[in-house]
Amino acid sequence: MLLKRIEAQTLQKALDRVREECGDDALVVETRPTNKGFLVVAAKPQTELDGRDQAGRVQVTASRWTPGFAPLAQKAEDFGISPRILKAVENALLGTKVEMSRSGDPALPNLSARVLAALLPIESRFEGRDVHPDFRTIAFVGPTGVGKTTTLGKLAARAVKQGQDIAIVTVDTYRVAAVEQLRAFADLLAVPMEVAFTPQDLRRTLQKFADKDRVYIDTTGRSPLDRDALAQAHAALPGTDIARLLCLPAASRRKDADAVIDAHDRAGIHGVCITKWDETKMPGESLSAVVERGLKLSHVTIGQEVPSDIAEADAMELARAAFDLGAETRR
Ligand SMILES: Nc1nc2c(ncn2[C@@H]2O[C@H](COP(=O)(O)OP(=O)(O)OP(=O)(O)O)[C@@H](O)[C@H]2O)c(=O)[nH]1
Ligand SMILES: [Mg+2]
Repeated sequence: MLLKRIEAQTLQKALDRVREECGDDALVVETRPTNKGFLVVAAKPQTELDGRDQAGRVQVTASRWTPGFAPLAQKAEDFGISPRILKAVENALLGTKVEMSRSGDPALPNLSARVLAALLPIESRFEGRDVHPDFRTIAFVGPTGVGKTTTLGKLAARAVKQGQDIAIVTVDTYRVAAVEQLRAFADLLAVPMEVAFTPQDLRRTLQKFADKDRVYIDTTGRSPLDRDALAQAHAALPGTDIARLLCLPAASRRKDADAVIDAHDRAGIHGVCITKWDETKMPGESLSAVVERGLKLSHVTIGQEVPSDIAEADAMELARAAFDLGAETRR
């Protein structure tokens, strides 16, 4: 579908018309005051993202990019962004006034980033002073060695710095030294830490920490292809009141990212933290997997330093990185 520009006297009127003309799932890409009132630019990405064949494979026609978009598309493909997502961005851009038949329109890079950013859903409730009850107890799940424990340490330290009363629990009694690694974080932060050997233990421990602002649970890393180990991992985290933060390495190839998501989808994924962003030049495949699977991004980790090497996922920053546009000069 094309990007739609709608102008009305008030923002509310413009948004009502967006809903009428583009439907409820329209994404607002831009709103700004004009001398006639308000301008809203909206896109409806889902239709573009729906093209799958019977086997569930993504169908992207092999058409070339329009000349104007081609240089940007090339950069984003080098970054790892999927053709399916880029096609959605290109289709949206074709509805705007930017010049797509030849390259060089100065408005195109920024607008492309805005459209892509609108396709990147963010989950911000894993952090912050206002604790949403569904995100009070957070479990860090994912494959082995992806940074689950380190990311837990980073978020726990940030919460303590904000003045929150937190506790740490681990169900990772499988890996040698896992408990010591976490105890070191807990001691450093001077927060309580408990080891839960069984689901019953975990339930008791969570009850004990019921008055805490947040409780962070570390889990055992498991291969996404090891069904038995995964079943054990899922069984170790019973109950629905735990928000699962999937740690997905930025360098994952698309198929591997899909396999990790498949492995954890059954138990529920409430957000994704893309880890080790600093270790790859091609983080777009994992990013595309998250977006195309309808998951939300929470954080990006960017190094080994605790707590500094983590950032909240910022859709615009990620989109600008994908098109190699450098840091944004905000208006
Ligand atoms: N470069 C880089 N290294 C990281 C990042 N996050 C974690 N690491 C490193 O990755 C290694 C593994 O981190 P852990 O936090 O122990 O990973 P884990 O997922 O808990 O591992 P298991 O519990 O063994 O499954 C450590 O050396 C971390 O310092 C990151 O964002 N960037
Ligand atoms: Mg660990």
